[in-house]
Amino acid sequence: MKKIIFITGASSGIGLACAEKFASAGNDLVITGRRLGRLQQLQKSLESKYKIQCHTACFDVQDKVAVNLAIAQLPDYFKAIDILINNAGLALGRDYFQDAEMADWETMIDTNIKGLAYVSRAIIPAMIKRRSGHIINLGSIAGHEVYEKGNMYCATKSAVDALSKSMRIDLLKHHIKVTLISPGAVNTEFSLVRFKGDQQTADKVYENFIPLTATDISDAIFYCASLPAHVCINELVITPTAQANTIYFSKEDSAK
Ligand code: NDP
Ligand code: 8X3
Repeated sequence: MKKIIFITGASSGIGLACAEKFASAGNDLVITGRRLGRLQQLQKSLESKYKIQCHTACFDVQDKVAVNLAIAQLPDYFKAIDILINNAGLALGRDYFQDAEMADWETMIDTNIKGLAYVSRAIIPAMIKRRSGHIINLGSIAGHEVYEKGNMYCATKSAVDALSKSMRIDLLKHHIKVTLISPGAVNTEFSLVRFKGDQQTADKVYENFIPLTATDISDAIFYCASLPAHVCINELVITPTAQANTIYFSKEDSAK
């Protein structure tokens, strides 16, 4: 059955792949992010390729007022959100705790934790009224295992883990599912953002092994969202086969 899917961070990477996957199955979408041009282009392409209805809402998840306004101003049809994919997020910098930029920490906290909470808080009341819904949060293996110079990013994803568990308990009586997706290395714009536009350093992250693609993750998310009403996957931890956890990789020797 056709559903309405609300995706944060649909302008790139995993969010973009989710938009494509859910639209290809005939679902209607609300796609969001800060880069309006990319969202408008995506909307046009999905509507013409899959004959679905797509609404674009351009806002920064860090801005509580903008989040509430965008959700309050959704056309009536799009207010009946079945699935919320809380995907917008980022890492900024990879520095020792003692050297890290405060502004980077603040942006990660405001986006990954507060942004996810603002969007969820604005959407959940309508799900409660309809006694159904599914919230899918993008965590990370970094939320389970810290690594050197991962400090605040790991802390924000650990918070997403805690919030997901907490939402699952609080929403239990309202028949709302909560799923946490915890990927390892996925080759998206993630590292380019983390290293502030330094393409060479970003590319090194994915060298000498086969990383996950955004489509690998959107396929898994689609699977979680396609199960019967009585089945809830609480968490999926997904890594490339060449990655055991945040630290151990099996990399080909590039010198060979
Ligand atoms: P990308 O950088 O490719 O995509 C991130 C998306 O988040 C973009 O669409 C961006 O849109 C949006 N976004 C970022 N900040 C904001 C903001 N303040 N307001 C609204 N939208 C925002 O990275 P990924 O697709 O890889 O990341 C998606 C999620 O997956 C993140 O939560 C990330 O932490 C998580 N993740 C990624 C992994 C990886 O290795 N790639 C591994 C584990 C988890 P715009 O710039 O247009 O606002
Ligand atoms: C992104 C994966 O290991 O770079 O969440 O933190 S990692």
